[in-house]
Amino acid sequence: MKIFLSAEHALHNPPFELLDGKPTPYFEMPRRVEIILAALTRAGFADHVAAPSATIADLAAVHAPDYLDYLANAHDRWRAAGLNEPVFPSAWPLPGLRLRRDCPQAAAGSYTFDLSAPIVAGTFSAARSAAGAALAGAEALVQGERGGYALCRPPGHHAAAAMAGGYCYLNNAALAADRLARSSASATTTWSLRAPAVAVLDIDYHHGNGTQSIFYERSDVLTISLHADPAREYPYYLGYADERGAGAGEGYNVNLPLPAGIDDAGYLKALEQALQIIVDYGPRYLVVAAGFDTFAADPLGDFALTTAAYQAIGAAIAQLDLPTLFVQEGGYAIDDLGNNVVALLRGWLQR
Ligand code: SP5
Ligand code: ZN
Repeated sequence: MKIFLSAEHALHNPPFELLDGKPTPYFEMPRRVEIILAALTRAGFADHVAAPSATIADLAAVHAPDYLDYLANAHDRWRAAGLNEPVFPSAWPLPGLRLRRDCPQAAAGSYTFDLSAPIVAGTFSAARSAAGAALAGAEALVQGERGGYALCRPPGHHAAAAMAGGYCYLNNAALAADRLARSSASATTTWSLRAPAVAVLDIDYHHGNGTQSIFYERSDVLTISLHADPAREYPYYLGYADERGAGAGEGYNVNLPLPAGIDDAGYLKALEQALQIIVDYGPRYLVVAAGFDTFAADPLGDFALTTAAYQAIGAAIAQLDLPTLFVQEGGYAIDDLGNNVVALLRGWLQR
């Protein structure tokens, strides 16, 4: 299995975030990648590909041009205005306020929905590098690879078309899914003129609000997310079971909110439900938004999964028998993160 790397991820290294009102050292740190990479290498995953960074044209497939302009220039404009490092919003255009983006502070509030996505000098370069890894992984599946793992950092599933948040700036999994959905049907099957259907299965602890919103009105990409119930957990404002898609996308978004403390057996049962929905949908490709903050020791989560669960999750996903791209999302229990990634990929490979 090829491992697609975000070569420039370390350029993104914010000093802190504000978590539930508390200034906290940034959980989403470069060390996450080093630990995952070391574990993969130890486990014999040696086929590493340094993917080129995504271009603005690549990103425009799922992101708004004005948002990309913001990400590209926010840091320079912030510094030029004499503001402090890093870029952080301090006011948001909630309903009843004027929507304006014509000064650096108003732009930050308009394009960032929380206090976990600061912008430092290298943020956009790192994010384009992560997106490039996901796109290279998608391209490899189109070329006939059965599986791949994109070691994306920063992660992506909270980023919407024009919104950063939750450590995410560009939606890596959505870019990959969109690329797969738009891939020429002729690459492998000359008999089909239909665009290939794609399923995105999000197993991060948090709801993948960005991915959901990007595909909410599309039927060619099924989005399905297992996550902590947003009634008690971030991202609070999306991720409920009654969000089923809209317009042409009605019925093509599925949310499975889960209770605190859920263990391996409970989780795997919910996963079976998700996998059956994917079978019924019948996609040509699968993208797994793979977060590991479901792990018992994760500092942000309240699930109780063990390392063995990730192997079982990988094996269950393998039963779908689909070309599959794993895209790295969250996971902050640093000491176990590498082993958990290896367990998931091994489980899938030993299908
Ligand atoms: C990609 C990803 O996993 N992003 C996660 C962003 C989570 N932001 C969390 C905010 C709420 C945290 N409350 C946790 C309390 C733990 N003691
Ligand atoms: Zn998460």
